[in-house]
This record gives sequence, structure tokens and C-alpha cells, in this order.
Amino acid sequence: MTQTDDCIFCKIINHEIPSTKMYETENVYAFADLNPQAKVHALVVPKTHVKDVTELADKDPQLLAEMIRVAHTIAQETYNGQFRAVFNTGEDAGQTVFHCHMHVMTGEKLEGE
Ligand code: DGP
Repeated sequence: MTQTDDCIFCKIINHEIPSTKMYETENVYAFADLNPQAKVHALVVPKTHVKDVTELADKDPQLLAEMIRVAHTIAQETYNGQFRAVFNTGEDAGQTVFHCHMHVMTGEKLEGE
């Protein structure tokens, strides 16, 4: 079994598990979070399996930059271009799915920091 066989986000990217698509490029998929924390809450993921953003930054910084551009596009299409981006990195930081993902929250004026 490869690392990706039991990865829920790999299954979403491969359409083995349904999701609400918000945006897609050749290398990046974005879909609605199951448990939204804002009016618009997307998960932006690289299509290749890497466990977290630190691994992605080491292996493919251009892909990380592409994810930011996708976040900006979603925020422009759904709101005024402004958004909050969060990468939970590691169990102690609240990461529960170990396929790199960026939480992108937008669609309204957000409370907190
Ligand atoms: P994190 O705690 O940073 O690892 O966030 C994982 C997020 O993934 C969490 O906000 C809920 C979301 N999530 C988990 N499983 C699914 C799923 O099957 N579909 C969708 N759309 N989101 C999911």
C-alpha cells in the first residue's frame, strides 16, 4: 500500500470521495470544508501527496505559491479578494489530515486575528 492509498484528500482529488469543488488547476484542487468556520471556507490542496506545508515548501515552493494564488482567486470570486489562510502543521497544531492543506476563509469580515 502506498502512502496515498488511505489518504482521504487523495481520494477527494481522485473523485473517489465526493466534494464540492471551488477551484482547480493542473496542480491544485480546492473544495469546500465539511465543517466551515466562515461563510466561505475552502481547503486548497496540492494534487501530489505531501504530508504538510513544511514538506511542500522544501520540495516545491512554486506549488506553494500557486496555492496562494488559488486562495486569492477564490477570495476574489466569492468576496473582495481578502482572505485568511491557515496551515495546521502537526498534531499539536490541530492537523488531523496528513495531506498538506490550506484553510482559506473568506466571504465576510472575519472576527479575531
Ligand atoms: P485540519 O484540522 O487542519 O487537518 O483540517 C482538516 C479539515 O478537513 C477539517 O476542517 C475538516 C475537513 N475534512 C475532513 N474530512 C473531509 C471530507 O471528507 N470532506 C471535506 N470536504 N472536508 C473534510
